[in-house]
Amino acid sequence: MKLLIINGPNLNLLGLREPGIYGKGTLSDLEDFLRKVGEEEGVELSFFQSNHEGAIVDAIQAAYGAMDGIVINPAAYTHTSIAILDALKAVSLPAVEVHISQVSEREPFRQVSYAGMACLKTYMGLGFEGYRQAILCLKDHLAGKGAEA
Ligand code: CA2
Repeated sequence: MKLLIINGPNLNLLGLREPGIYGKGTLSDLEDFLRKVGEEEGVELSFFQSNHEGAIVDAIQAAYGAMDGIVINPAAYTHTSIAILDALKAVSLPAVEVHISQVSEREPFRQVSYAGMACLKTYMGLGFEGYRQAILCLKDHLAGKGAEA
Protein backbone atom coordinates (compact mmCIF):
# COMPACT_ATOMS: atom_id res chain seq x y z
CA MET A 1 0.00 0.00 0.00
CA LYS A 2 1.50 3.31 -1.11
CA LEU A 3 0.36 6.67 0.23
CA LEU A 4 1.42 10.14 -0.82
CA ILE A 5 1.69 12.75 1.96
CA ILE A 6 1.25 16.27 0.59
CA ASN A 7 1.99 19.43 2.55
CA GLY A 8 1.13 22.84 1.14
CA PRO A 9 2.53 26.35 1.34
CA ASN A 10 4.60 27.53 4.29
CA LEU A 11 4.58 24.14 5.99
CA ASN A 12 8.30 24.00 5.18
CA LEU A 13 8.54 26.59 7.99
CA LEU A 14 7.07 24.25 10.61
CA GLY A 15 8.91 24.55 13.90
CA LEU A 16 10.69 27.69 12.79
CA ARG A 17 7.84 30.20 13.24
CA GLU A 18 4.53 30.38 15.17
CA PRO A 19 5.20 27.38 17.46
CA GLY A 20 2.15 28.44 19.51
CA ILE A 21 -0.14 27.47 16.62
CA TYR A 22 1.78 24.79 14.74
CA GLY A 23 4.07 23.31 17.41
CA LYS A 24 7.84 23.02 17.67
CA GLY A 25 8.38 20.09 15.31
CA THR A 26 9.89 20.77 11.88
CA LEU A 27 8.71 19.35 8.56
CA SER A 28 11.65 16.97 8.72
CA ASP A 29 10.52 15.88 12.23
CA LEU A 30 7.04 15.26 10.82
CA GLU A 31 8.41 13.13 7.99
CA ASP A 32 10.62 11.14 10.41
CA PHE A 33 7.60 10.55 12.67
CA LEU A 34 5.51 9.38 9.70
CA ARG A 35 8.29 7.14 8.34
CA LYS A 36 8.12 5.27 11.66
CA VAL A 37 4.32 5.09 11.41
CA GLY A 38 4.72 3.73 7.88
CA GLU A 39 7.14 1.03 9.08
CA GLU A 40 4.86 0.05 12.00
CA GLU A 41 1.80 -0.10 9.77
CA GLY A 42 3.41 -1.68 6.71
CA VAL A 43 2.56 1.32 4.54
CA GLU A 44 4.97 2.83 2.01
CA LEU A 45 4.99 6.62 2.23
CA SER A 46 6.17 9.29 -0.20
CA PHE A 47 6.46 12.92 0.83
CA PHE A 48 5.79 16.08 -1.16
CA GLN A 49 5.78 19.70 0.00
CA SER A 50 5.35 22.74 -2.20
CA ASN A 51 4.54 26.41 -1.88
CA HIS A 52 3.03 26.37 -5.39
CA GLU A 53 -0.55 25.46 -6.23
CA GLY A 54 0.22 24.06 -9.69
CA ALA A 55 3.01 21.88 -8.31
CA ILE A 56 0.52 20.38 -5.85
CA VAL A 57 -1.93 19.76 -8.72
CA ASP A 58 0.91 18.06 -10.65
CA ALA A 59 1.77 15.88 -7.64
CA ILE A 60 -1.87 14.79 -7.26
CA GLN A 61 -2.08 13.95 -10.97
CA ALA A 62 1.21 12.00 -10.80
CA ALA A 63 -0.23 9.94 -7.93
CA TYR A 64 -2.81 8.45 -10.31
CA GLY A 65 -1.79 4.85 -11.02
CA ALA A 66 1.25 5.16 -8.73
CA MET A 67 -0.31 5.60 -5.28
CA ASP A 68 -3.21 4.01 -3.42
CA GLY A 69 -4.22 7.10 -1.49
CA ILE A 70 -3.37 10.65 -0.51
CA VAL A 71 -3.01 12.43 2.82
CA ILE A 72 -3.15 16.16 2.20
CA ASN A 73 -2.67 19.29 4.24
CA PRO A 74 -3.21 21.92 1.54
CA ALA A 75 -2.45 24.69 4.12
CA ALA A 76 -3.83 28.06 2.91
CA TYR A 77 -4.86 26.52 -0.44
CA THR A 78 -7.44 24.57 1.57
CA HIS A 79 -9.57 27.69 1.63
CA THR A 80 -9.03 28.93 -1.92
CA SER A 81 -8.08 26.19 -4.35
CA ILE A 82 -10.71 24.73 -6.63
CA ALA A 83 -7.78 23.49 -8.76
CA ILE A 84 -6.65 21.18 -5.93
CA LEU A 85 -10.26 20.06 -5.35
CA ASP A 86 -10.63 19.29 -9.07
CA ALA A 87 -7.32 17.37 -9.14
CA LEU A 88 -8.38 15.23 -6.17
CA LYS A 89 -11.71 14.52 -7.84
CA ALA A 90 -10.05 13.82 -11.19
CA VAL A 91 -7.67 11.16 -9.88
CA SER A 92 -10.42 9.72 -7.69
CA LEU A 93 -7.94 8.32 -5.18
CA PRO A 94 -9.10 8.03 -1.58
CA ALA A 95 -7.84 11.13 0.21
CA VAL A 96 -7.86 12.36 3.80
CA GLU A 97 -7.42 16.00 4.82
CA VAL A 98 -5.24 17.01 7.77
CA HIS A 99 -4.77 20.32 9.57
CA ILE A 100 -2.31 20.72 12.39
CA SER A 101 -4.34 23.48 14.05
CA GLN A 102 -8.00 23.49 15.07
CA VAL A 103 -9.15 25.33 11.95
CA SER A 104 -12.80 25.31 13.07
CA GLU A 105 -11.88 27.66 15.94
CA ARG A 106 -9.91 30.10 13.79
CA GLU A 107 -10.82 32.99 11.46
CA PRO A 108 -14.00 32.94 9.33
CA PHE A 109 -11.95 32.80 6.10
CA ARG A 110 -10.61 29.38 7.19
CA GLN A 111 -14.07 27.87 7.56
CA VAL A 112 -14.36 26.71 3.95
CA SER A 113 -12.33 23.73 2.78
CA TYR A 114 -12.48 23.04 -0.94
CA ALA A 115 -10.03 20.12 -0.79
CA GLY A 116 -12.07 18.64 2.05
CA MET A 117 -15.01 18.23 -0.35
CA ALA A 118 -13.03 15.48 -2.10
CA CYS A 119 -11.79 13.82 1.10
CA LEU A 120 -13.14 10.88 3.09
CA LYS A 121 -12.42 12.58 6.37
CA THR A 122 -10.68 15.56 8.01
CA TYR A 123 -8.45 15.49 11.08
CA MET A 124 -7.72 18.86 12.67
CA GLY A 125 -6.17 20.19 15.85
CA LEU A 126 -4.23 17.02 16.60
CA GLY A 127 -0.80 18.23 15.50
CA PHE A 128 1.36 15.54 13.88
CA GLU A 129 -0.96 12.85 15.27
CA GLY A 130 -3.59 13.92 12.72
CA TYR A 131 -1.36 12.64 9.92
CA ARG A 132 -1.00 9.27 11.70
CA GLN A 133 -4.78 9.08 12.07
CA ALA A 134 -5.16 9.91 8.37
CA ILE A 135 -2.80 7.07 7.41
CA LEU A 136 -4.73 4.64 9.63
CA CYS A 137 -8.01 5.85 8.13
CA LEU A 138 -6.75 5.23 4.58
CA LYS A 139 -5.30 1.85 5.58
CA ASP A 140 -8.70 0.77 6.96
CA HIS A 141 -10.50 2.19 3.95
CA LEU A 142 -8.23 0.37 1.49
CA ALA A 143 -8.60 -2.85 3.49
CA GLY A 144 -12.37 -2.49 3.10
CA LYS A 145 -12.99 -1.73 6.76
CA GLY A 146 -14.12 1.83 6.01
CA ALA A 147 -13.77 3.29 9.51
CA GLU A 148 -13.87 6.85 8.20
CA ALA A 149 -17.53 7.64 8.87
O1 CA2 B 1 -3.54 23.98 10.60
C1 CA2 B 1 -3.09 23.69 9.50
O2 CA2 B 1 -2.43 22.68 9.26
C2 CA2 B 1 -3.27 24.68 8.33
O3 CA2 B 1 -3.45 23.92 7.14
C3 CA2 B 1 -2.01 25.50 8.27
C4 CA2 B 1 -2.07 26.61 7.22
C5 CA2 B 1 -3.32 27.45 7.37
O4 CA2 B 1 -3.41 28.38 6.30
C6 CA2 B 1 -4.56 26.58 7.38
O5 CA2 B 1 -5.69 27.43 7.58
C7 CA2 B 1 -4.50 25.57 8.50
C8 CA2 B 1 -0.86 27.53 7.34
C9 CA2 B 1 0.45 26.84 7.26
C10 CA2 B 1 1.51 27.80 7.62
O6 CA2 B 1 2.54 27.08 8.23
C11 CA2 B 1 3.41 27.79 9.00
C12 CA2 B 1 4.30 27.04 9.72
C13 CA2 B 1 5.19 27.68 10.54
C14 CA2 B 1 5.19 29.04 10.61
C15 CA2 B 1 4.29 29.78 9.90
C16 CA2 B 1 3.39 29.15 9.06
